[in-house]
Amino acid sequence: AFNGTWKVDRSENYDKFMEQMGINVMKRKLAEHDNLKVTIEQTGDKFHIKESSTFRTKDIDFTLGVQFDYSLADGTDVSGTWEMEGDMLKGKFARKDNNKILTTTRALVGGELVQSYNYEGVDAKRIFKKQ
Ligand code: MYR
Repeated sequence: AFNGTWKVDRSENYDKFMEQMGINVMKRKLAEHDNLKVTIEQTGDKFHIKESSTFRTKDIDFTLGVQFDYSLADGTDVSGTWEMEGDMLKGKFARKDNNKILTTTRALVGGELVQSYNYEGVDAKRIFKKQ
């Protein structure tokens, strides 16, 4: 159900979230307009993700419940897992530099893909439309 190519349409509180992550204002301004596009291919419990933005293109493979490493677009390294809970994907990732936890979810809401983020008490959302 998550399969397809999703293009970011709008964000909520994303600047505040990035600020909490320690990202400077210049990078935050660029990140607000990153044209993020995510292609999701799920086969059973395996996912292949193609990420593309003004920052980079990147391929990611993971299996539900299996820990993997990922670098955020600003270079922050994290390690964690995605799990499926009902119809929702729930991710829990620890930053390698300070061990603090970033949680994220993906859910389909009214035909849109809603990704939520939480870091140290600050919540944000990015909402994607199917291409
Ligand atoms: C994926 O499923 O797309 C790959 C794994 C994602 C892991 C964590 C995603 C958090 C992204 C937060 C971006 C915030 C930049 C400060």
